[in-house]
Amino acid sequence: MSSYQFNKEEFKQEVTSNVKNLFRRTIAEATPKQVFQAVAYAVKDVLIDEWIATHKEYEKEDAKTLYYMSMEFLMGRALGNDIINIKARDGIREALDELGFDLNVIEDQERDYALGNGGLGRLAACFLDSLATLGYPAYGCGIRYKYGMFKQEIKDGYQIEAPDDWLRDGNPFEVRRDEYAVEVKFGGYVRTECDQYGRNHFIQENYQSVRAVPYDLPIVGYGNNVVNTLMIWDAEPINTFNLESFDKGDYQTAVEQENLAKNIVEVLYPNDNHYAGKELRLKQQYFFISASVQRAVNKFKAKHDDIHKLPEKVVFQMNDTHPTVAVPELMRILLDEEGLTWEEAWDITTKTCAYTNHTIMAEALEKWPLELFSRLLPRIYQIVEEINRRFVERIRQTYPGNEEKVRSMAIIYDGQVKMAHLAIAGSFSVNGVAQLHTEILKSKVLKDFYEMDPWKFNNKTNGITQRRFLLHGNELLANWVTDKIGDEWITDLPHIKKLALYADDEKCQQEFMNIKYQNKLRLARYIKENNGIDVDPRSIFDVQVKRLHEYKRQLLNILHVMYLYNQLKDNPEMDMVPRTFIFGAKAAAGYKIAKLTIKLINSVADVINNDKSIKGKIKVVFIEDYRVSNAEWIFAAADVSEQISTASKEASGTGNMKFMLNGALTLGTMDGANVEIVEEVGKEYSFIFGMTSDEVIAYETRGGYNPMDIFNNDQDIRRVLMQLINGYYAPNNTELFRDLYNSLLNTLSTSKADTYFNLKDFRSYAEAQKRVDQAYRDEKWWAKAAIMNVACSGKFTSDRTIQQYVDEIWHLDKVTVDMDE
Ligand code: F58
Repeated sequence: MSSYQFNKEEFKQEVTSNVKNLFRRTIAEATPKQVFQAVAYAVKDVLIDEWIATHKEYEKEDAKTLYYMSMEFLMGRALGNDIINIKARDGIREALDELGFDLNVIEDQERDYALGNGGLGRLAACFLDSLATLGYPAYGCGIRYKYGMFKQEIKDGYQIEAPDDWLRDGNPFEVRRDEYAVEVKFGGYVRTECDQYGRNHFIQENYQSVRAVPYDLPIVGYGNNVVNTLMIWDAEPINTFNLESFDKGDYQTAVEQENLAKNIVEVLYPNDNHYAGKELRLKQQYFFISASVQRAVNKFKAKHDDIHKLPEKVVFQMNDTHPTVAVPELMRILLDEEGLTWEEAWDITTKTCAYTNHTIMAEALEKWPLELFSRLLPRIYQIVEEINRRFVERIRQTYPGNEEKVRSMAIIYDGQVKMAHLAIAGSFSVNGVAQLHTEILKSKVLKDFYEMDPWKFNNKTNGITQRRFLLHGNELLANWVTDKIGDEWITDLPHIKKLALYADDEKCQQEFMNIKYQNKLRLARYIKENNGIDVDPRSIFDVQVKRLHEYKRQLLNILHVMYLYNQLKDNPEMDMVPRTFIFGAKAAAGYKIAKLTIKLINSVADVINNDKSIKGKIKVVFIEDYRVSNAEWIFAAADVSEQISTASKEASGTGNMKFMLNGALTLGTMDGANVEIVEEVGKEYSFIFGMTSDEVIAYETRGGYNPMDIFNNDQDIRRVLMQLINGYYAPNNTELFRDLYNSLLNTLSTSKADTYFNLKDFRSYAEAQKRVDQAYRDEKWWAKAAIMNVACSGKFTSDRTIQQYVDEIWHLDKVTVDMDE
């Protein structure tokens, strides 16, 4: 297969002429930002031919196509990744050098595409990378939010949210596809008309609608000429200022439609693992799903006459329940527009839709009030009612006389539409995202559904793309690995196992530790520039970066830092390896306890970092605005990966895998994919602590535990807790951290105290931390353990995950794209 041949002189010329045409400047006068734009357009020029060729090939092969439907795609930056995948990074770096620019600086001009919150959105982005690299026909379907995830600023230790106007300078990579615009209808009512054959027709009237316009973004496969598409939908008013309505006195409707269009795509909801139940959110869901399903069906019909064959050519994967209206929307199209019977339509729908679950936490499960759902989506609601009626009938047939089953499984119950139940009923596949998580789904959370349809349930352990998180994020280590074992790992990560041969080799250990040191220096410079804090690159970099949530237990981490600091204060000569505790996390804007935790981390940092008496043995750093682009540097620099969620709560985790790939050792609970990480690398090269998920669940069924027992009996813990309310870290406001104290020790109600078992796991955590300190002193052992982590990370590539989805759920065929034809 011939692939793109980079031509340096042509590239330089194109960049120079882009600068001229876009900005009326010579290359010598151009700012780095302008050069970024010029380079991006030059790269797009290369991609576009492959993009066209890829879709020609899909057409020719009439390939079955995946539509990966997701409210979120947390893409990060495109340029650096794309030039790696077209194998032009070195060439472009040289070209830019010769033009007087540094590639790193140019890459740094691009804004992150922050169209996602956290793990779920980033998973979708990794999946797109793997789909393109493996050569599978796939679209990502999402929303072109005007404002992505907010930018986080830390002022006086508090999180401040600033809007992320990511499209301000335009996006050079996107292509607006006006020709594929479709209409999406909301509200109004449904009129039923009976035709001469006695068939009912359902006509939505008096509705408001918007025009959905897709923007395509290229998703570049690694070295294979494949360019797939992420299509994100923008909303526009159907007719901008409709004079006709104006004349009819329908001014109000015209204004409302204009506002609807503006509001729908305005902003990404910044909640992680929490469901907010906002009307606008349901509008967003139906908006992008209706548009995507219409587009998929139209595309199918352009080539095929028999709609019954849809499942042979199309599969919809629903990333959590947010896209679940795809089930009734596809039913609507098949019933109302294609004229199929219910049975035919249901058969097609349930062979086309599949659902991935990402959480067992009750507060994250979507339930829409009937009033809202039926008002906003009247025809869709009728269909959901009928789905529910038939589903309940089936439950009653399967379990005669057992109304408890109806209560727990019905789609409509208690005045609510339960989206997970709808997703399961409408799908041929339901998967969890790590072994432990899937087992908990089958045995607890979705037990009844599993018992009725066990064949639907399966596990797909998450993965990450090594192309972004090693090849791009950690060039030094990537080159070292390639040097040792060749470059097959780039597209076949299990090959990295060969590194194990070098784990005992002292020279290799030194090389490895030296690379880690270089990466720590790079991060230390970033921290100095952004936080003004000096950190010692020889200290242990102990990192917890992820969304801020109580179940992820950043609080446990900082409580332990407080405890360690107390020990040092009591005994300044205490023998410990200097440690830098690094945090990075955004809290949902309305999540008070989470925001207060950020404040606590920063307050503790202020006290400890400025206390000369401890001789810099502990430093605490909160990295502002944690996002994909700075994450790549952080993973590269980490020694210790904090994965300390309350067992059973973290469905999988994916940060854990990125750290492992970069040679950090996991300090974690037996939760989510940590279990499988430990299975691969061995307990001896990880630091495992805490209650098991069975223990946690057992306590929960008994209504929790009483943290007061611990408070009363453990002096060290009591001292730390008292420091939350005696002004130790907030001299001017002793009440500042009262809510955190209460969340751990609510004396009024034990059932609400320490629901995430921070105190219960504290001792075991502190003891594991001690083991980290001891282990780090043996540099050879540490180097070996770190290399073993890299070597054993093969399972956690998203290439493996995607191949399993393809083999067991999607059944797609690989396509090859040859640029010679
Ligand atoms: C995450 N979920 C899981 N949800 O928490 C994590 O364990 C898993 O590794 C990851 O999915 C990928 O499977 C998650 O990120 C969200 O952010 C939702 C956003 C929309 C509102 C509800 C939460």
